Amino acid sequence: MEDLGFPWWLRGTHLLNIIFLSFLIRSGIQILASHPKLYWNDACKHGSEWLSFTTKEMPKDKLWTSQDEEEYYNSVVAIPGGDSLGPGRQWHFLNVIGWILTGVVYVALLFLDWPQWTRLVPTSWEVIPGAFQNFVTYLSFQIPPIPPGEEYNYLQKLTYGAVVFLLAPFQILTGAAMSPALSARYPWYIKLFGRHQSARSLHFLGLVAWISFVAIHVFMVVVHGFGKEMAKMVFGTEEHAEAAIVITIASIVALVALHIVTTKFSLNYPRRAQHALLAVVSPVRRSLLRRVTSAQNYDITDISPQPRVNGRPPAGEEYKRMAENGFEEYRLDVYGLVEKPRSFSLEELRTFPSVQTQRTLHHCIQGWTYVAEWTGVPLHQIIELCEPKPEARYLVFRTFQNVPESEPEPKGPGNFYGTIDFELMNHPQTILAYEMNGESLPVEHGAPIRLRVETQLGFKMVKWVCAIEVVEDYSHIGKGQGGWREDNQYYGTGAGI
Ligand SMILES: Nc1nc2c(c(=O)[nH]1)N[C@H]1C(S)=C(S)[C@@H](COP(=O)(O)O)O[C@H]1N2
Ligand SMILES: [Mo]
Repeated sequence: MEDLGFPWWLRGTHLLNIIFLSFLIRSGIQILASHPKLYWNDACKHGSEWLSFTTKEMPKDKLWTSQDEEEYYNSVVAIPGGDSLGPGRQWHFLNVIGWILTGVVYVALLFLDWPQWTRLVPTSWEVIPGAFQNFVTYLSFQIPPIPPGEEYNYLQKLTYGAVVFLLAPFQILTGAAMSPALSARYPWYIKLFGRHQSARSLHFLGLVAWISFVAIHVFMVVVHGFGKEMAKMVFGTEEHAEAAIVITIASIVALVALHIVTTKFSLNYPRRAQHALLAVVSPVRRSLLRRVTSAQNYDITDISPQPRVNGRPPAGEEYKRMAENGFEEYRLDVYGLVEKPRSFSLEELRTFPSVQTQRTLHHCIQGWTYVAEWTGVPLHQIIELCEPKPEARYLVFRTFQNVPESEPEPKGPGNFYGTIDFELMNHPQTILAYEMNGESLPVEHGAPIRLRVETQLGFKMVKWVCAIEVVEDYSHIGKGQGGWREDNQYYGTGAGI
């Protein structure tokens, strides 16, 4: 049989894979840090986690929020490190795109460059006892032989095959299952993995599998003979081992330098990094999820007890007084690019001709979830009453919550706000909710009115809404990024993943 060797495309994609995987691992750790707890249940009740990477205790006697549970990891393990969930996610998605494209090219060539696929796919049952035999050989501190016509011994073949054809797709599928837009549109999909939190836990176990594979793989390369093995990956043959070692070391130095430069850039110029990363990530996300609308209807028995809170209620006098009077003086003002600006009382909203109730899964960007029932008015009906002008494109949700006034450790100035475009406004499950689980919206969850946009992450669902401004463009509002968290925490404004 002809030697399969180490063709150029295999060596090239292997190099790209190292770059993308190293960024995926660090950015994955960054994302985990923002909610360092793992669950098998979607309610994520405090204390029900099966694994936790934090020792922080939450106070028993006063309101705490999911932001208080966050951990800040060092830039050595996380990119970019510290309090950088937004950028960490953008690094993750950028590298997901590169890594998947690399994988597609690799697998395509594995089959196009016939019969290269046989290097990974076993063609006889003999491989299984053979792999076991190889394992025993390794345990006796010897290197198993490579069978004729093969590039790897049987254990290597099975391991590499499993990494390429099982672990990589598993990581992609469990990752996709965490998208709020996908799970809103196809609730059956996340059930394949149990539910959202089991997909998240499995994605984490996949990370552990990757790190273990990389560690063992590198160790075995050294055991097999570093120079000889690296020569295969650099030159495609076993010759020129010394030159291969020099090139490998130089490449490792270059990879470390790339990590340092990108990390520093991301920390020092967060706004530029946000724009640069999103310039790649957003068009891909949009093209995949643009038309996705929510069709969720969880069962009443799925409703989560004690859902988490993020964001503390407004601390201003005006709001407190209103809350004490059952929001009798509350007005929702709709203004801006509309023919008929309006002001609605809570009573008017509650007695609006159309009422909508939906039981949905709330996804916080940090990673926790809960199921709740929301009742309210379809948003587009309110806006249509006000007759938006033709140039109107976005809705800006203004709130009573002055962040530095209500948060002990505010991450930015001014009042919380958020924007959505008209497309999201028109989605069937986009409502202004005034009830949660059959009762008036509690103060911590946004009383008297909050937005629900069920294909999006939680941070888009503005609580304590006092007004809706209809605009053509949001660049003059706040810091111009489309929302308070986008402005101050560098989140992307599209939140379907
Ligand atoms: N006004 C305001 N709305 C907000 C926030 C906030 O801090 N202030 N946090 C958002 C985030 S990040 C999430 S996850 C949800 C949390 O909703 P809940 O507290 O009702 O669970 O509210 C969103 N709406
Ligand atoms: Mo959130």
